[in-house]
Amino acid sequence: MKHNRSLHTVFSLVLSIVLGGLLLAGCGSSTTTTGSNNGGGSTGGATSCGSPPKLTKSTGLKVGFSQNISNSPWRLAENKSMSDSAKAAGDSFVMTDAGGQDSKQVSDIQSLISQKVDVLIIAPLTETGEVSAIIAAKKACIPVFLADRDADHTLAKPGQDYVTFVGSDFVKQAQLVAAELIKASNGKGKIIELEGTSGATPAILRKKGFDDAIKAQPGMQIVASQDANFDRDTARQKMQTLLQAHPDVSIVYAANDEMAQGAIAALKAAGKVPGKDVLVGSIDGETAGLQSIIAGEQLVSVTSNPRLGALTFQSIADYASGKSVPAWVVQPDKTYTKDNASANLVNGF
Ligand code: GYE
Repeated sequence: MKHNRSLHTVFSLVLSIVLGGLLLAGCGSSTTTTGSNNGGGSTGGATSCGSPPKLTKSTGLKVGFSQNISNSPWRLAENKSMSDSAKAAGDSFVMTDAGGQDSKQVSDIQSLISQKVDVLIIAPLTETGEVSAIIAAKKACIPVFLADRDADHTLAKPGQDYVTFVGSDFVKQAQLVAAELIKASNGKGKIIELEGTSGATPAILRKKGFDDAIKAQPGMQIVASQDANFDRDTARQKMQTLLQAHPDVSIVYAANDEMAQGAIAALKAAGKVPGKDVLVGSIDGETAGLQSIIAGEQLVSVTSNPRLGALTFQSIADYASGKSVPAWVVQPDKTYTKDNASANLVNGF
């Protein structure tokens, strides 16, 4: 993207020289400085549609949803929430699934642009991987709403390149898990950390929130951190290996419940009792996590609500009606422990 930016700078320079020349020649043209856009699907005249592009239709929209992968209860709940909300709004809905690959998600978004959707909801796999497609949508005059994961703001900006990010406060989620683990361990312990998909917003921020909280605890130490891709079986395998190097671990922090499930399985296979020998804390609030809390095998799960459809479609409606939409539409979350896990089982997924 840096490369693109310098190209842009060169382009703007050339353009001002050319325009300057025209003015000197007495033409006084008011030509817009666009026209370089070839974002696919654009009918030309590009950025005259706004920055971010305006949504001129408010009913009967054709909504495109680009999902990064559909491999877990969390993602299936998110997909259902988006499609239910589209139906409730009377919109048509077309969804793609990138299978966990940035390159596939970029081509999925390009295909949705070519299908001339009115609005795009994107759950980007990583913060940088889909930026080129987000910009291509802008150039094609399609407003983009990022949901569940964000983009790198140095490369694409909310309120400018896309309308908003609809999603949770990932740093806060991690801080809440850390607080429960610190309390239950009296601030002592050796921690194994299982991180989410490298480069994804929740992976980056959940690590930051947790690591910073633990740094302030002199009696606690993160002995190993590994990327387990938000995936249950990857986590189980990584945990199996990590347990051999760190048999004295007393805490596992997993950046989502699926990885906590994998860690719990590995702990059991190694003859450890999760919840007694090793405290487990994670994020999402999925049914399996709630059941592990009820069984006493997991200490805490802070929710990351996957049902983002209502907030996303409300933001789309607000945007269409000309109301201002904040750069971040925050999905609130809560903490599940043994005190409230049973009562919240109905909210699982
Ligand atoms: O916590 C996790 C999923 O992006 C917020 O990604 C989402 C996270 C969620 O794989 O389970």
